[in-house]
Amino acid sequence: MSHAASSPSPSSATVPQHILVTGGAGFIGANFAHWVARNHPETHITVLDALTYAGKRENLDGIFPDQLTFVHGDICDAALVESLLDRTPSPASAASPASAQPPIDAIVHFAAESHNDNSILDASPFLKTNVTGTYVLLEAARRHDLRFHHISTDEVYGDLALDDPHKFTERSPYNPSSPYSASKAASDHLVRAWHRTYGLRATISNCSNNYGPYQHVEKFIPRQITNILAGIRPKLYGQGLAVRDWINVEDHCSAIWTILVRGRIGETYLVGANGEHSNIDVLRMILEHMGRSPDDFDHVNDRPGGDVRYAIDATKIETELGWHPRFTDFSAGLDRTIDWYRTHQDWWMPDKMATEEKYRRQGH
Ligand code: NAD
Ligand code: TDX
Repeated sequence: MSHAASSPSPSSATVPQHILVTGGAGFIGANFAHWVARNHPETHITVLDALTYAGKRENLDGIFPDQLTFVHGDICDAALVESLLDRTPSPASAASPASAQPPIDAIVHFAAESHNDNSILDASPFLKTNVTGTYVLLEAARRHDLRFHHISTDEVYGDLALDDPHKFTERSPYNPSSPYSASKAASDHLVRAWHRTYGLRATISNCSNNYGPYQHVEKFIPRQITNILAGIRPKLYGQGLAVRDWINVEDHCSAIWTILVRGRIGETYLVGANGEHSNIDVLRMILEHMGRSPDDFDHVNDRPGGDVRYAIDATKIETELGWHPRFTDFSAGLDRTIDWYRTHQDWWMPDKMATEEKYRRQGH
């Protein structure tokens, strides 16, 4: 995004008064809402979430109700989005407690269809939410001249060979592999275009694989932990040699806030925590932490077109914005995550059997 309509300049380091968090009932969005509630009680949070299979309203339980407004709705619904951003006070809203909130001054955009395997079965919701939904939000942000932060993924860069000495940087070429990552790449390009063409005050972050509480049981780490807890053997795609660069979701949340408040407008920042591990190593760590034998799992079909390796060079956000990950002890983070799933069976159990049945039909 370096060729801006106006040259890139530091965004003011003012804390937003009221953020619209799209997808805030999902894994990272909910962790981010909790993070903001803990660290910035002065910022009001409006969550807009369609509550798809991946979102749960109760993920936001515990946030002080005065700091949170929850709106159940679709980011593709332009009229609904406009109604949330419209600053004209109506007689009805003037009398309601909600009108005590300052107007929304920033959008933090998490909402997406996020799972690669689902995108291989049916790409259509990915195009709708990730591409059209992002377009709807960009247009709304443009009309109201709002700060816009777009949450994206390192998968837009494709993959690296296992022995490649390089990592992804902000200058890596786009080369997405799956319908999911192609739709995220498309959304990144839309954000860049809205910045360059219309001067939208936008930033993008591309982060590596997150782990932590509230992650859906379809994803690798929660699937293996909950399989063991439910008496199902863990499932490893292929030989498990693919490498992911793991980051604790808390560190991703602090990076997003840092960019939102201090990031240079028009810039992209890669976010990662030097957490490269092969899938088989992660699975063996989970088995060991849960007292199982290291071979107590099944090999299943690999993902068609599956990416081999992701690795993030986070030098830019570290040197330019002074952000550093804090939760870099992966083994300790995995232990805390195992504990969370152990103590939150009511949270994940309702989704477990349907998820496993879907995987069984895919040969996973
Ligand atoms: P998730 O699937 O857990 O949550 C997505 C949330 O978006 C859900 O609450 C869902 O209900 C909501 N949603 C989906 N479609 C919607 C729509 N049309 N309107 C409103 N809400 C809708 O996803 P996640 O893992 O929390 O990922 C959040 C964002 O972070 C995504 O943009 C993803 O691409 C990005 N990301 C994820 C990772 C990761 O490791 N999970 C890594 C890098 C980037
Ligand atoms: O049961 C499994 N066994 C297995 O070996 C599952 C579900 C996955 N895998 C493998 C496939 C991948 O190599 O584990 C790796 C991680 O898989 P996912 O958890 O599906 O994550 P990934 O495809 O890497 O994408 C994730 O990180 C980037 C998120 O889901 C994306 O939203 C994010 O953009």
